[in-house]
Amino acid sequence: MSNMLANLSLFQYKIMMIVYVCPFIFWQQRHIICNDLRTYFSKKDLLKMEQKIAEQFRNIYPQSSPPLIVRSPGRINIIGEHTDYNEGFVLPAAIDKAIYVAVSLRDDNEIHLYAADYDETHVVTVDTLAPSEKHWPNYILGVADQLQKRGYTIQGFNLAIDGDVPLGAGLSSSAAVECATAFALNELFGLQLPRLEMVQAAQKAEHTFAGVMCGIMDQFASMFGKKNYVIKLDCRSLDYEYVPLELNGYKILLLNTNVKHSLSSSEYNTRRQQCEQGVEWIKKYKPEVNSLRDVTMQMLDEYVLPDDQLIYTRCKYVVEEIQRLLEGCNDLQRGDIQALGKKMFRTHEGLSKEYEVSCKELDILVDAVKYEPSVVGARMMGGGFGGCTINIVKEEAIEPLVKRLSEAYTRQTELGLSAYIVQIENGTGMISVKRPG
Ligand code: GAF
Repeated sequence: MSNMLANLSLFQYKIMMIVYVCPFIFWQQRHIICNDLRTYFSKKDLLKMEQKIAEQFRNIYPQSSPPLIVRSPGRINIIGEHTDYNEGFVLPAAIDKAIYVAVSLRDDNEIHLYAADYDETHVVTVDTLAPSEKHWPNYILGVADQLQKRGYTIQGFNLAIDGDVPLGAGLSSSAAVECATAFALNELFGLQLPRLEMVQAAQKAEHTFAGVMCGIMDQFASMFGKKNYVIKLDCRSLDYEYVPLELNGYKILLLNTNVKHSLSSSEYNTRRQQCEQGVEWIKKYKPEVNSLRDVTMQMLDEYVLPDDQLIYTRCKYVVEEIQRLLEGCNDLQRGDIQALGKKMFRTHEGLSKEYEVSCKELDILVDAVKYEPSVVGARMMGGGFGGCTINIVKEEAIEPLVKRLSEAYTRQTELGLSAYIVQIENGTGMISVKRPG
């Protein structure tokens, strides 16, 4: 081998470097580069989280019997934003970032909670469930309260919670906590609830204990997620269909503004009321109309625009978004990622200019990729006012793109940018089958 190398001319040597060595170095680097961005959802990760939560549980509740452990994921949504509470369609999927809950029975009527993120505990009794000023216990207690209101008997339990869904990033960490709790209590008390009922209890908990009149998308996606599929959910009938997410060389890249959105900031509820107001006005002339799902642009022009420009603009966004989702879903099924991506940009435009739930930082990130040839689509995702943008990006372009965007974003906003390449994973499920007692 060394003889062979010695006999090479400089030209041949260069050619050999280009053809054999450079691709090899790039290939090696590629793993190092992507390691930073990518969260691999492997058995090893699961085991790590299972061990971590089990250990936290043991430390906090040393006397307790071994816990049940439940995983419930965060979600993305490809298109169809603010359509769920208008009885439209959504296209979400569960991701490889999740909340983990460990629970075991107590022999009294006390509920003991521990949140690793805050390193805080909270104690109440089963007959005094009420929203807490601490905020984080509400997503758990709200679910316990819903189960009681639905006639199920629960007794005291110990619960510890941890996870890797970034908080306030628009990835539905709260829905993941609610679904994990519903699933864990269902197992612990042998309630035999169907998944849909757990979803509905979790959604209602958000209304009653967190004060956010959310739609059903987040809880549904967390509970019903399926690896490598998005869920086309009809939020009126609750019929759903799994659509394979085949991106052919593209990846889902989330860019976190690190601006914490506050869903409970009254804006979300105000948007919902504005949509309902539009429907109420139309209903006077068209009694068959029950939600914006039933509304056409012609109805808006005739019955809403003359009365109120703002309500008109809000409703217009939703009516168009419901239609856009249906067309975007066809694009996905045809494998036309470019067409889907264009619709995502239009969704962002609507969310920013008409529905007005974006913010400066989200707009900066979407504008920054609008003319990037490697990005087919981008938009803000979730309730808004902060959190993440969702981007469909050519896999090999991700690393330099993130580097460039991070520098520009920090220059413009003085905030750090976080980037996650997400994989689509299964929904809520038990990861430990050890029964207490
Ligand atoms: C939040 C809500 F929780 C969802 O129900 C949905 O309305 C979303 O905002 C906007 O599409 O995540």
